Amino acid sequence: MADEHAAHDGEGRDARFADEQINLGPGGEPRQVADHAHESMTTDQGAPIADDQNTLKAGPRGPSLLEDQIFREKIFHFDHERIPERVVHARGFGAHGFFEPYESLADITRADVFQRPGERTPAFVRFSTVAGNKGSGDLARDVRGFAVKMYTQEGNWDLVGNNIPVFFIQDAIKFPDIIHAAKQEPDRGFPQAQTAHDNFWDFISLSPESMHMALWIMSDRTIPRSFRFMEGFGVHTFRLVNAAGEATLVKFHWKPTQGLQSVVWNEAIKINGADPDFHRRDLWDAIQAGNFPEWELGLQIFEEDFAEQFEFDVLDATKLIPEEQVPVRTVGRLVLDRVVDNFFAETEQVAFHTGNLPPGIDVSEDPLLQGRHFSYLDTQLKRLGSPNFTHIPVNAPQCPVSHFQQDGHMAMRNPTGRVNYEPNSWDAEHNPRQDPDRGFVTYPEPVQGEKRRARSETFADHYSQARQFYISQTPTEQTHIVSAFVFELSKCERLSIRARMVAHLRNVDEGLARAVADGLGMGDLPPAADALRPTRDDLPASPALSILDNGPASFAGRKVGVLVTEGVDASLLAALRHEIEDEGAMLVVVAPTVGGVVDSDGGHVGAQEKVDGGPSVLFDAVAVLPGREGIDDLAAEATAQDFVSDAHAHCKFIAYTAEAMPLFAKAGVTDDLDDGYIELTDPDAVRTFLTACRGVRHWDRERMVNVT
Ligand code: HDE
Repeated sequence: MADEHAAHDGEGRDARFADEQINLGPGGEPRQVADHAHESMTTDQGAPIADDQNTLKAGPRGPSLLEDQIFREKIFHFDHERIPERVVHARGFGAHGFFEPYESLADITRADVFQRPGERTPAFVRFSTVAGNKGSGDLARDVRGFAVKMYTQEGNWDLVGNNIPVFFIQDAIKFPDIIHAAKQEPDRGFPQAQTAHDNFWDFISLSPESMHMALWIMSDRTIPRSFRFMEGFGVHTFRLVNAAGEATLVKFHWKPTQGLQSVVWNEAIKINGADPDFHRRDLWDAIQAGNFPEWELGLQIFEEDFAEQFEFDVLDATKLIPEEQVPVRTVGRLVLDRVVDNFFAETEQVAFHTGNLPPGIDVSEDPLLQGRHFSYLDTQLKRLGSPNFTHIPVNAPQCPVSHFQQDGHMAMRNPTGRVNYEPNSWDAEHNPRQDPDRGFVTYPEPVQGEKRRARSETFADHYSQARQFYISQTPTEQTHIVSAFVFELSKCERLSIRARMVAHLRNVDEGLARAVADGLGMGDLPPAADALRPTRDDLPASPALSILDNGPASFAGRKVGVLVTEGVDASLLAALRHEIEDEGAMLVVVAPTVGGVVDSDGGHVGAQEKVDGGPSVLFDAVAVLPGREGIDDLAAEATAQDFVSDAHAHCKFIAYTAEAMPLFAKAGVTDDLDDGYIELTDPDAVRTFLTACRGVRHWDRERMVNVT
């Protein structure tokens, strides 16, 4: 007790512990004094705490005392801080916003969210990778989750989608297998957050139904530039049901108004090292800067008769419906305009479920979706530990909730009164009844058949859409797909797995199979895999499936890294800043020290990054504007050379001044100053640079640099 009081009355009363000075106690520990500038720290029970630096001991050098209820409570809470991470989609990042319909869709759905044009429904979105653990890097080659929760006036609607419109498997019973195969191998606990290993490709190569998805995951879709530049898809066929009970079939799409953009693989690997939080930081920064990301909700609406004559089964989640066959009708927009207040409370505790459906939206019989319906509730109980997870604010509906469910761990919404069952004859304040008029009515799809474990024969074509996807890519994108297969399969130690994959690729496209085999140094091609259905080569290319054909209209929302040294041309830098900001993009100054530099006019230029902390992989385009004074030191710096050689290899647009040439020489790019290099000779050239940047990358260079 004596020691506790000593701490409380300690020296240095006027020091402000939190901001300015550290006031030391007798053992050299930081000490705090009561200054009334801050609220008092308390225990979880509300008792004020006098000393948060020292445990209770029998004398300053004596053993700690069991009696210390303050320490016990603090450590107890700390020990239980973690909840189980998601078994899939563990690494994610969420933000708040709203959904706003453009028009009333009352003719096709009674869902409240689609009734009144312009009315905003609050939304929460969580983006994620699938395979990596919670602490893994953002730039893993992986599918991205795109889960949207809309707090509608008739209950929460969760559209738990991905950034790829198809999936690996057709039946939910295979989900544990694909996920086990993709995640770290069980004996060694690695590799994590990557599919470049034997188990994954062993499973895929033994699962022909995965071939369409295999093409998608080897495309640049799995290395998005950021969440803001990717599409989202509901994947499955759903139903919309109107007030008359009539249903239409629907597939959901999210289209980013920022346009599509991905990085290249070599860049992704380096971003993971330079900034493993690249995607979360990007979303956080964009929202904090008021540059709110936006997606349009698109519907592919079709009737049963289309489903009947379509080449594939609309219940098969390994197939998509080309937009050229059923156009996407944009019906509203989703805007993310608020970051979370607390990552754990919101992003970690948010609980999505395909079964969170308001009246007017219903499922189809897709066997993958049906399995998901079971899984999500189960997983919430495991993770959040109580059926009362809807009492947590991020999961709580923002409309009236009234039922007779009660009690359980951590119950926060506890009704008052005597009645807790139905039917009852009490005249009570809380006494809800079922509501046949407003309530959710399952669409009465007629169903019949034998009870069997079976796969429909209409699911049997595994290669035709894989081929259609491949031929829909630009040559640059096709090259990236080849390189990705070569990279991943090169990591497989078992040769038979590589061969089995190439055998499948022969059913997709012979040229693809040959190129991958060459990349693997394979020699003769293995025979093509047995196929239940021959690959159709009459399906036309679908330009909607290409990223590069759907790139941005402007450079808005992108970042330009500007490498400067002492003596940087002040007016040129000002002109560049002006044009970049005019375009809606952001300029980041990278300098030899983060203290910044002095420009040609003697002014101070602040820097956001030191050269080694701001490599060019973090930017969409770069400018190299050294002054005469600083260039020699800069040219000698390996990280500055990497800045240039990486920007070159990743086909970025590079603005420069003549002073940059010694650095370019050291970086080995002087012989290749192609059209992607723009010398800033005057302000007009600055505009030319920004206009070029709208193309995002100078892909023509890729043939020369051969880094994909
Ligand atoms: Fe999920 N999935 N999934 N999934 N899924 C989960 O739920 C599951 C599937 C998707 O940001 C889990 O809360 C099964 C397809 C997203 O919190 C779990 C099957 C698609 C997220 C689960 C699938 C998804 C999840 C793990 C096959 C795209 C993250 C933690 C039948 C349309 C949501 C959790 C978030 C999360 C099960 C397949 C998307 C275990 C059984 C297909 C975006 O319940």
